[in-house]
Amino acid sequence: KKRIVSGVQPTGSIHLGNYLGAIKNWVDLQNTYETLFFIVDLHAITLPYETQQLSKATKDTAALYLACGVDTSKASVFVQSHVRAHVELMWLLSSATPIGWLNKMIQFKEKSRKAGDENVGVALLTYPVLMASDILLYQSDFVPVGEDQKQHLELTRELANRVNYLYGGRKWKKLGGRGGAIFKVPEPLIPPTGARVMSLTDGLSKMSKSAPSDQSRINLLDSKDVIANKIKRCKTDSFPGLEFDNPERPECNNLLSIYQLITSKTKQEVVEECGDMNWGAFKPLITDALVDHLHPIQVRYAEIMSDTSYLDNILADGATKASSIADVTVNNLYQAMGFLRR
Ligand code: AQP
Repeated sequence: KKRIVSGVQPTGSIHLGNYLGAIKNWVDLQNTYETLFFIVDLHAITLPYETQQLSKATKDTAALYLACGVDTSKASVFVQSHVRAHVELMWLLSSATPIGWLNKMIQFKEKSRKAGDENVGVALLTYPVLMASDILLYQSDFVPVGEDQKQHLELTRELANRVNYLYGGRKWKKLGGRGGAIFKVPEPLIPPTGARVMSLTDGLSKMSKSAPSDQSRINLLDSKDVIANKIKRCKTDSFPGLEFDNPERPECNNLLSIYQLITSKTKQEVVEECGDMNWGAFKPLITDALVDHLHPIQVRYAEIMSDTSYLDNILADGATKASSIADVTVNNLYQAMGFLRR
């Protein structure tokens, strides 16, 4: 089976964007691929954060993976920091990463501009090297990526080729390495269209954990009343009817797309059902659909959280399985780079 890795940062509440753009797709992917899904807690410290909240957010995120349908009989679920090889490989990779490559990263430029000089640590710059290590450690074939992560995946591919060139090849074979390459060069797996969920208060920015206003997102654990209130107050427009893909109506396109995705209807079915509606009729419809869709997830989440050792055991198992793959990769690279063997 081809292998896929992916993860979400425990930086806040998991929202509909994380779900529709990532976690919901994983539930399908785990049937076809060998999958490893982790909670990327080491990435969550690249910007100032609350130490008291990190472990709770990490557990919540793991529980939500399972509540959304990630099945540990098929997928490995673990916490990134529990597998030490992530950080170890990152250091080795850092030595082969030209600073110029990192300086070009758009996300670094944007995030550092927003955070202000004092809050920009070295880790914000080297974040893509950790992401590369997350992927290359497991010799992944595919990585599901949204638009915003494409550049980082491209860097991962270039880095894999560079390390294969610098330390792989004939020299590596002489040292006893298998074949030529140290790393498999991963391919992007682009999710189906419509998976980019936008903010409820601005249809042109993406729904995000770090947006200051909670009104801008639907969190997977929001209660019925909170969801109803957020939909009631979300940004709309004064055009007649409802339609997809009108550039002048980003909010309308976003809400219809969300409705389509959570009801598993086709675009055509949604157009037929909602095309002639006004906001007053559509808002209760999407509210009910969201509440119905999220309710079973919330019930399962509560069950999982009521037995903490259950989750701890799953995460421990996941880390053991992941480490057994990751350690081979790191040890191979140590060897190829000429380190003295233990
Ligand atoms: N709005 C979104 N629409 C579709 N997919 C989304 N993802 C995030 N937001 C949307 C996908 O969720 C996965 C995990 O993302 P992440 O935790 O690594 O952080 P992010 O992409 O930066 O997402 P956030 O929630 O917006 O976090 P902050 O605010 O901390 O930056 C990824 O697969 C991502 O594509």
